Amino acid sequence: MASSLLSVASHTLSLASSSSLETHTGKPKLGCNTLRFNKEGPNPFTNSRSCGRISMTVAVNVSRFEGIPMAPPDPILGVSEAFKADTSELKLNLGVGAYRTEELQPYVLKVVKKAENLMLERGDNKEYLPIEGLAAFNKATAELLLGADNPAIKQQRVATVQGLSGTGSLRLGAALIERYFPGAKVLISAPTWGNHKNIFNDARVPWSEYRYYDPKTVGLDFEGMIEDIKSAPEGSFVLLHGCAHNPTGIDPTPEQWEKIADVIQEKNHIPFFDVAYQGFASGSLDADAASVRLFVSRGLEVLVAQSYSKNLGLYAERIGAINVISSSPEAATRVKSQLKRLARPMYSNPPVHGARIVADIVGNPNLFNEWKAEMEMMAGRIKSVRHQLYDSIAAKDKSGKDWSFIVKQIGMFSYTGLNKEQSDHMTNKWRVYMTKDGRISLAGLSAAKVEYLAGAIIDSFHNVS
Ligand code: KET
Repeated sequence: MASSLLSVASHTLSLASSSSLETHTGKPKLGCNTLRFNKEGPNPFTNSRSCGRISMTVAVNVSRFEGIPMAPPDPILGVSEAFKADTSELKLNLGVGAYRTEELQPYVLKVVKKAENLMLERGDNKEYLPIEGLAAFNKATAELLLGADNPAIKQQRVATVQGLSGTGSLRLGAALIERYFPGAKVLISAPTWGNHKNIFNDARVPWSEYRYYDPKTVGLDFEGMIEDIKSAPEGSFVLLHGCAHNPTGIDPTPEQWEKIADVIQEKNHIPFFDVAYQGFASGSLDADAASVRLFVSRGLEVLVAQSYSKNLGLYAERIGAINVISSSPEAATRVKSQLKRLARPMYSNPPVHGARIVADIVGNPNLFNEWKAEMEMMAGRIKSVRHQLYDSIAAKDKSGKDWSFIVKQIGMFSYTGLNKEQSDHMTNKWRVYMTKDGRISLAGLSAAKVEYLAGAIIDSFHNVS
């Protein structure tokens, strides 16, 4: 070993060590000059001691990754990490949008367990899926989204590719935009789900915001939204939340959706729907897909990213899809071929487990009905704690503040209006973990914790500015 650490003249050998700050090799007592060089010239990552014709290399623990700065924690998933690290018994995780039972435990749907048992009984293999994913899943997911008898499906105008849940499907859509609509801008609601901007940034797709939330009315800034969509360059993409807007919980009314579709059509924009909560907002799969179906029924070309994280509780299975509804079957075929081409070098082909679960449940009328009942149960529990929270805050807070927005919002979240300092106070004093934009996940709240949370919100709102 020792002899291999000696090298002749400019041939430098290095021995890296990650366990000590500096590793001395060879015979350090020779009092040689310290030089830094190798065949290509000076190397800042090694210290070479030169003694005449002999050079010994001293590797120091200066990382090649020295220039990489520390990334900030993720604004949503980082909250779960902080929650885990807290040892307080009071702690409550209202950060990530993940359904919990009344006992605040994660929930695996009974219907999912049944589908998994069926899979085991069949002895399904683990061969690679095709790049576009499981055919039975792709069929089921497009039908669930658009309705099985949708003319777009019948006319084969829908290109569906299984994606890595909602995020991966959005990312694939973004890659398609970057490649085939160079310079086209995506309009994103202000505010929006924290990861949307990251997704388009990483795909190098330019974006700007359209007005959406009006803090004065704690409602939709519909005029602002329409104005901003109107004034965007023709042919922009407009990112829309299919239902249960995250984080605000405020959706356009059916009449407002019609007007949004009018403007998008007028301006030749392309709508890009993010459907992460189908069935979770109202409890009905059809009602929650109404916005997407409206746009498709108008003959618009539409992109839709779907996720089964929430409605089937398949968070970690990473199952979703990107659908591109085109005006011709030929265009759909070409789009699908390009989506596959984009997916292949990124992750090759998607995982099979979640795809089989979805396909088996949607394809079996009994399981499908069981799923709908469980989804209604989950959506119902969230609605129930939402009302309990409002009742408790309204009863406790004597200031006259109107808290009714809590029950007007829908979906998994409540956008409380608490600012960053107030949200920090919720965590630091009350051990209520939530995102810094004032969003709380009601899916992580139990009836037993409602009073506690109401007290924390009132204290943070009135005593922190
Ligand atoms: N879109 C929206 C609007 C959304 O809220 C999420 C997840 C996703 C897409 C993606 O989910 P996926 O698991 O990739 O299918 N939102 C929750 C979790 C997260 O941030 O990743 C959340 O907002 O808490």
